Amino acid sequence: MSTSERTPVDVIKGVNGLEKVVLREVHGSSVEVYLYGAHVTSWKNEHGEELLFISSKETFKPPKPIRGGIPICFPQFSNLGPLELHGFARNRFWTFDDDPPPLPPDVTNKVFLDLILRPTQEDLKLWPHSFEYHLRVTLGPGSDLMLTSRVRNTGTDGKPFTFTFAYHTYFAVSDISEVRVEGLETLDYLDNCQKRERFTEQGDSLTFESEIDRIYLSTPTKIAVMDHEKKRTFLIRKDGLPDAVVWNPWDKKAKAMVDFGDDEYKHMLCVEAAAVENPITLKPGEEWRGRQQLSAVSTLLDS
Ligand code: TA6
Repeated sequence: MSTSERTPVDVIKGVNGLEKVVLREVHGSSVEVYLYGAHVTSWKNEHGEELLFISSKETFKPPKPIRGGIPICFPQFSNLGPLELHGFARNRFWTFDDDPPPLPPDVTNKVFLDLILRPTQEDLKLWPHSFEYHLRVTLGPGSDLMLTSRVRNTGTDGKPFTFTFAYHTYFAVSDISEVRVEGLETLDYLDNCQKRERFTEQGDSLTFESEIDRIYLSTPTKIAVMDHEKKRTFLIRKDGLPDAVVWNPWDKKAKAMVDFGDDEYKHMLCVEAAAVENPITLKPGEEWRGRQQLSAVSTLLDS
């Protein structure tokens, strides 16, 4: 069955003529996905409120990756290997997937999009492994946004390959100093601000008053990002992605990034469902699945 038979999606021109798809759910929520990077650049709830951060300095000019939204870091997270930072999936042009994996049984009322990435000859020179990467972006009732990645080793050389991965989600927050993250208490983490040394989280929940760049290891499958000023909680549910990266560049690093406003660090927080500490290995014919489901819940009635 082709994608067009399943999901009538409109391809429209985004910034700089880059192609994008907007998925809309009957209750009014929406998601915008650029084919460049299979990059989710917008996620709006039923009231039309934007839930993801995109930098005001973003120029949408390939080959630079898009700053904000949900970059896909594959086949390498960060600089943990020979490839460019965060791998190449986020700055390749993806295509529609005409032969996506079978639909799960509960698809009624859901809007989704299937994209695929296969390596080009140039990519194979950088990373000599044949793969198929199927991505499904689903917008569920209640505005939930689900990203499901399936990576298959399609090599015929009999060789396994290994990769690391992250959904580098930039949540929009009202004021970073009013934000708390729950679900990472007592866990070990690697601190990128301290040469990736290993520490154990001591506090009850995470709050923010300076730069943070940590890889929390083997986390629970549910993490909450609470925005007190907005009276909103983001829930991250993840599957196949044991780790979670937490990043905010704070003022100095923000100033050093050309595609990021000086004060924008106050209005974003990256919490990234990831597989970093134990890279994933696929033998020929094997497939890996990594899924994140994001919900945005109003906490107005709780206050
Ligand atoms: O996920 C956190 C991180 O790896 C940080 O170390 C920081 O560099 C950030 O990602 C942004 O990376 P980028 O390549 O998008 O500038």
